[in-house]
Amino acid sequence: MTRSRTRRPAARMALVAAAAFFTFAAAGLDASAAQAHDQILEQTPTDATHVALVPDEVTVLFSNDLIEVGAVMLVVDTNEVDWADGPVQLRGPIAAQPLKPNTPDGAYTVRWRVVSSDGHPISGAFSFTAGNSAPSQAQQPTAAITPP
Ligand SMILES: [Cu+2]
Repeated sequence: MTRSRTRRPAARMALVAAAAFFTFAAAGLDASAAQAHDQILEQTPTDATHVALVPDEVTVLFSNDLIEVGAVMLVVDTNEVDWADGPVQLRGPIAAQPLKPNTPDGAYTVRWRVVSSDGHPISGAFSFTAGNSAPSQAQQPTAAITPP
């Protein structure tokens, strides 16, 4: 009896220690799982807005530094022509995509994919119009009607 009494607390201590260890381990897992993908803080141009001039670049600002691998950004017009100039540039939490110098006024959709700081690929899209942008009208051959 005395032996088992002295052993039991020790066994309990070990169990408690093990339980505590696994609790901490589980808490650690929970903490990392709670680290969600980086959030989008800002996009330029702002989604669904009109800007007077075609921007030199489009950007997405994330809530954390991106992992510098596998980032892609397309800036496509209504004909699915991509006006991105070169590869996307990652500056810490910012993904920036330069546009070609001769990018015309029009409506654009930015499609992006980056690797979040937690290692997960994330993607999204936003749109804007720039300059004298009524692209569907501009593409119509109404320019043939010109005053003499
Ligand atoms: Cu994630």
